[in-house]
Amino acid sequence: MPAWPSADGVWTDLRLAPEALGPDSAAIAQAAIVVNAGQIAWVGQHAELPTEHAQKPRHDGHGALVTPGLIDCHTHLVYGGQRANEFAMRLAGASYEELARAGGGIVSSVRATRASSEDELFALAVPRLQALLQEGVCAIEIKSGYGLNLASERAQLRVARRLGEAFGVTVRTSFLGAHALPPEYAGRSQDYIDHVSHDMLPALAAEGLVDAVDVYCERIGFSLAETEQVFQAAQRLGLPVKLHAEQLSDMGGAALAARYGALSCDHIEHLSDAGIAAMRTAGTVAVLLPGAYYFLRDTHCPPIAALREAGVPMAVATDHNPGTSPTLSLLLMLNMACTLFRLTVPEALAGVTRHAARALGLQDSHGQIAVGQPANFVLWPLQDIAELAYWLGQRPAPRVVRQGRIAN
Ligand code: DI6
Ligand code: FE
Repeated sequence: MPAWPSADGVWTDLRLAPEALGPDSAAIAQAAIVVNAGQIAWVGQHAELPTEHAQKPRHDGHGALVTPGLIDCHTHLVYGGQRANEFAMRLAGASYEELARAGGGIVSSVRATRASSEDELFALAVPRLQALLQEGVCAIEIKSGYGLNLASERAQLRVARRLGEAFGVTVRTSFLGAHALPPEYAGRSQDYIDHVSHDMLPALAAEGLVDAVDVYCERIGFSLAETEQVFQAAQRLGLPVKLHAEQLSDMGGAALAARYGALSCDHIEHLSDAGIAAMRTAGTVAVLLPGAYYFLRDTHCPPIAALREAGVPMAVATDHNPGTSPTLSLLLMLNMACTLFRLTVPEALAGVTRHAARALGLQDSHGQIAVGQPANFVLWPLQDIAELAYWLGQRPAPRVVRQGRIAN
């Protein structure tokens, strides 16, 4: 755990954002937060601060706007190399699917990741993580999926764990061994899925490296039947599942994932009404990834109005990855979720706090400012929560209390 100063004491002169204390909670103009032993001990109107806390050390919030710590619930943060060449080729007319079928795409990042040592992968991931942390991120999901063999998938997941320890940030790992077919399995997709399900996943889970299991279910990824096989392996190990679903086409992945009680279905540009109904019944979160939508110049918007109507919780994440979403700004994703997907600002904010927590199974400890939970909150030098989405591409440099420490 890094040696940042403790945040214990009474934080005063805060303006609490609406919903910071949970669904439908109101904004509080003159708020205080008490942190004790790294946890929230009290939160409310300063005028009502219990006398037992009155003598504790003070931290002046200088009128900052306060939100819960942000959560980036879908990232591929650990990988080698970069793919700017493919970006240029796409600008010249090639499609993402064409590049993938021609041996580029995910597999090109697999080559670069396999060629990198664990320490090199860690060093590459550190500045990426720091960029997110500077924007108030307090919890992050990190997927494997650029190794596609046991040793290299393990290296990615170990780096994800190391990042969490080195930066005092909550990290949830997702094993994404079924991300693409590695070249050595060309034409043997079933053999690879057998290897993922029977060998790789059990081994990595036994090492404590896997918090959830994800699959890239897509025409250029894995079929519905292959996805289900991986989900069954996850179920045998008691691990929750999530899915890259209906990004480029409607494969019916969301309904399958919902049957396995998935934490989330992510992308979902082509999600059907049946998929929405299944997610609603299962309580599965819809994770919106406007960075990938923008970067691929997609025009098929996720069915936001229908999701809203059905009451499916919507989260927003960066999907940081070298192929389709190289962004490291969750606030930019807030902007895009509002401008491209027509979320309201409060919806977008819930999407990077409460609903993002649920997408990671962290709803009891993250995503709101609640007594007894770890102290994760952000002090923004802003007047209005709409500014979180408004300052297009700017970074408002907040103060951050992360896991009970004053992290920046
Ligand atoms: N997430 C993914 O896993 C894929 N697309 C996405 O949005 C592939 C990312 C890549 O091209 O490396
Ligand atoms: Fe992704």
